[in-house]
Amino acid sequence: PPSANQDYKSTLLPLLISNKVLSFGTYVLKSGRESPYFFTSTLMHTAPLLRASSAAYASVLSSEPFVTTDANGTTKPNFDIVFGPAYKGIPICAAVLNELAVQDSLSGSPKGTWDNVSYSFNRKEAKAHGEGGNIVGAPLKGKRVVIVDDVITAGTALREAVGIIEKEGGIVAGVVVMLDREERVSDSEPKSAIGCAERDLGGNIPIRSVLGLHDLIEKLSDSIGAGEIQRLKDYRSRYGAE
Ligand code: OMP
Repeated sequence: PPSANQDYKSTLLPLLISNKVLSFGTYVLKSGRESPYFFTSTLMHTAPLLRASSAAYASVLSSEPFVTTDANGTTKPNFDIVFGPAYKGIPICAAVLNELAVQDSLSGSPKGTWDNVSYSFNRKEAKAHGEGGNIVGAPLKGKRVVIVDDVITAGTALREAVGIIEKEGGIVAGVVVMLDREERVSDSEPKSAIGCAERDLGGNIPIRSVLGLHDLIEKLSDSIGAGEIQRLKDYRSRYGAE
């Protein structure tokens, strides 16, 4: 419901700013663009932020279309695995899975909605001894896999994660990111990375973000001031997706 949606955004945004996860200034992105803001997810390490961010991801993952509720009111996830791409996705996938289970157990009558859902992540370095392999957590083969990640700009990191999952025989079933920068991919591609990924993954895989650049512009005028908001708007005019 929209109210729950608004609620986690209003909890999360002030924490992101006070912990400097969201910062304002002049930053050069992976793409070479000069941005008036930057999202540093490696700073999401305080207890309140881990709590608020995992609650936000969990809220998206426990809503349609990531779940389906049948006529009897039983909710079933449309995915088997929450996958966090190394390194930044690793704490996210574990915290989100814990959060889903905690919410179910606090609901008064636990329904076991998430009993068959696991987390999984990749190693950056292949392991040659022991069990071998590149995946830690649930094996991906034949499973419906949702990717959780921090920021999406041009979609390079997402394409890499999709490649890893497909190589392991998993089926990409959705994506949830914390921040969609809502930028056009390039001069010749006016769609955002999310728009392109929706198209490339076949059109009916849900890709959602907790926050988008538009939320920063709409909700932060009291906390960061009119000058910074104007710089965000100017950036959006120059690089915003169609
Ligand atoms: P894409 O791979 O282009 O989608 O960009 C996502 C990656 O860019 C992130 O995983 C970061 O490495 C980096 N990044 C941020 O962390 N925060 C930002 O605000 C912007 C970027 C970026 O360089 O675009």
